[in-house]
Amino acid sequence: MGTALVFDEEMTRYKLLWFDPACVIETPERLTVSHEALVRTGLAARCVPTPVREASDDDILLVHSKEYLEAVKKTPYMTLDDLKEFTLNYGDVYFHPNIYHCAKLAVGAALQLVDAVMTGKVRNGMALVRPPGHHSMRSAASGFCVFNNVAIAAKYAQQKYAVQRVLIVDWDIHHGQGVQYAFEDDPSVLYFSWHRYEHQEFWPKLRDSDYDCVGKDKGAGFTINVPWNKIGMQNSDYLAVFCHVLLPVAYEFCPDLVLVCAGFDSAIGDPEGEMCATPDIFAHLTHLLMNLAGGKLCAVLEGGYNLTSLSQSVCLTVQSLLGDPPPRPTDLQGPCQSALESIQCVRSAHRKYWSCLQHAVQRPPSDVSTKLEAHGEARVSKADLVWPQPARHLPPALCTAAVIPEDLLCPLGCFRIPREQRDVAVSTWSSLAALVGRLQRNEIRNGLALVSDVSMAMAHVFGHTPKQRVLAVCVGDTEALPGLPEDGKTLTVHFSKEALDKPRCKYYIPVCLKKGLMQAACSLLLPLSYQYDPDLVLLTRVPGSHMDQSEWQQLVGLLQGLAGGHVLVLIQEGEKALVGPTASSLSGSPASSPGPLSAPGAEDIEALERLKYRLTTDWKLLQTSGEC
Ligand code: Q9C
Ligand code: ZN
Repeated sequence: MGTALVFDEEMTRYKLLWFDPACVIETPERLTVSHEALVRTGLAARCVPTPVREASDDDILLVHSKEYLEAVKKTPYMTLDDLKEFTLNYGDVYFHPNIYHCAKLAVGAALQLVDAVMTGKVRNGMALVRPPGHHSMRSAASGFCVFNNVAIAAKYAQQKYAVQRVLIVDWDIHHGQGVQYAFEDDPSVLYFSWHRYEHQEFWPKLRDSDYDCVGKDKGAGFTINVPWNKIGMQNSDYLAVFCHVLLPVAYEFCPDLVLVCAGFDSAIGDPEGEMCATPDIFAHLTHLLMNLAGGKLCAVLEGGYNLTSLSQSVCLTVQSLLGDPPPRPTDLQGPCQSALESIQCVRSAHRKYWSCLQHAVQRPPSDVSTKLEAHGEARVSKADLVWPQPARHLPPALCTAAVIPEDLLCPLGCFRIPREQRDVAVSTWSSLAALVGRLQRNEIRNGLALVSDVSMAMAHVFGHTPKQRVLAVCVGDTEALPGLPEDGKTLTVHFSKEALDKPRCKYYIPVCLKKGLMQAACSLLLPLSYQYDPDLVLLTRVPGSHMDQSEWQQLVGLLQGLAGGHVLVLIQEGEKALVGPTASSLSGSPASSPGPLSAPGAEDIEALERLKYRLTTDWKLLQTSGEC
C-alpha cells in the first residue's frame, strides 16, 4: 500500500544569518544529509514521491492567530536588523527572508502527507521538513519553529476527513509545548511527549511539561508528559515507556490517525538531548505504532542535530514504514531508576483517566528522586558516544510462506510450500520442516501452517530448531502443550481464559485473562519478548480462544518486531477462518483495530499487574516502579 516521502529542497534555503549560539545547530544540512541518506540506501526510491505545497492562510489559522500570521508575513521584506529585532520577541528561534516561505512549505508538506494517507493513496509516510513545528504556539515562534506543522495537520485531518480521534506521538527530546497548548482541553487529540526535563532545568523549562500536567477540562487525561530527569536514557528506557504507558493508552484511545512529531534529538550523539538510545530504536518505535489506526501513520520531522545519528534514525524510521522488519534490538537490560520513577509518576497521574492504568501502583509521597541511583550522567562519557553503524540487512525476497491443504486457496501475498510426499500427514510435517529450514536460512521472512495438532507441530518445530532461542506464544485453551524444554531455549507465554498452571519456571508464563488482551500484549508480552530477544517467534492458535480477529492481527503485527521478523504461525484446523487474516498481517497489511470497547476490566488489569510484579525479578523490562 506504499509509503509517501514528502520533501523539497527549497526547505534547505534558509539559515542563521547572525551569531546566536542557541541557534547554530539548526542548519540546512540537517535536511540535505537526511534526504541523501534515504537516496543512498535505496529507501527513497521505494517510497511514493509526494510534492510539497504552500499551506494557505486558512490552514495556518487552524492553529495560529491572525495577528501572528500577519507579523510573520512581513519577514520576507525585513532588513537584517529588522529580522534580528523581530526574533527578539521569541525564544531560541531565528528568522530569515525565506523562512516564511519554507514554513508554509513545511506545513503544506505535513498536509500533503495527511492527504495522501487519508485518501488511501499510501498507507503511511514521512515528511522531511524545516522549520520544525512542535514548539510554535498560537501567537509565537519558539525553539526553531515558526508554524506548528503537526498541530495544524491534526486539525486539518479532523476538519477535511472527519477524523475523530488523533494520536500525536512526540518522540523529539524537547517538550512540544505548542502542540500541548493547542489541544490541552480537547479529548479528541491525545498528545504524548517524552522530553529531557531535569526537574524543570532543561529548555523550555516549563512547569507545564511535568507528568502531572495531564490536560484541562474535557481534555483531562489526553495530555501525557513523560519527563526525563536524567540524561543518558537508553533503548530500554524508551521501550519501557512505550510498553507501559503509550501503547496501552493508545489501544484504549483507539485513534483514527497517528501523527508523529519525529524529532531525532532523542538519539545518541545529539548535542541537545544527550541521550543514549541508538538509531535502531526508531525502527521499533515506528513498528510499534504502525498497526494503530488501520496503519494510518504520518511522521513529520522535528529536531535532530547530530547529522550522523539524525540521518541513520530517519532511514530506520522510513525502513519500518516501508514494512521491513526492524533490526534485532540491542542492549535491553531494563530501564534505569530515574526512568522507572518517571514511568511510575506518569502511570499514577493517569490512573483515573485510563482503565489500563487503573491499578498502577500509587507513588509513595516521598522525595525518593534524590536518593535513587540513576545511570544518567555517569554513563554519558565521550567513549559511550560511539555506536555501530546500523547494519544494512536486506529482508528476504519472499515474505510469507504457507503450509495449507491443497483444497484451500493460497491466501493473497503468500506462496505455498510445495508438497513433497503423497501421504497427507507426512506431507504436512515435511513441508513444515522445509518452512522452518527456509526461515532459519533467512530465505523467507515468515510463515503460516494449518495443522491438525498444534501441540505436535510445536514439538516438531522445536525438534528442528535445537540451537535457536524460540519465543512460543500460545493462544487458546489447551492443556496439551508439548513437554517444553526448560533450558532457556524457549520462552513460552500462554494466553487462555481458563486458569492455567502456576508459572513452572522463568520460561513458562501462563496468562489468564478474560479481556484486556491488548494491554497484556503491550505491557507483558512485549517487554518479555524484547528482553528475551528470540531467533524465532512461534505463534500458535487453538480453538476456544477469547481473542478476537483484530486482537489476533495486532498480535501478529507486534510480534513481527522481534527476531528480524521471523514469525511462524501455527493454526489448528478448527480455526481455518483465521488463515486469511493471519496471512494478511504476515504479509504486511495493516491489522484491523480492536475498537475502544475492548478496554480491560478491573479484575483483568489487577491480575495482569500481579503477574507482572511476580515476574519482575527475572524480567527487568516488566518493571514499572522504582525501588521505593
Ligand atoms: N543549546 C527542536 O528540536 N534551545 N527545537 C537551544 C542550544 C532550543 C529545539 C539551546 C532548542 C529548540 C524542534
Ligand atoms: Zn527537539
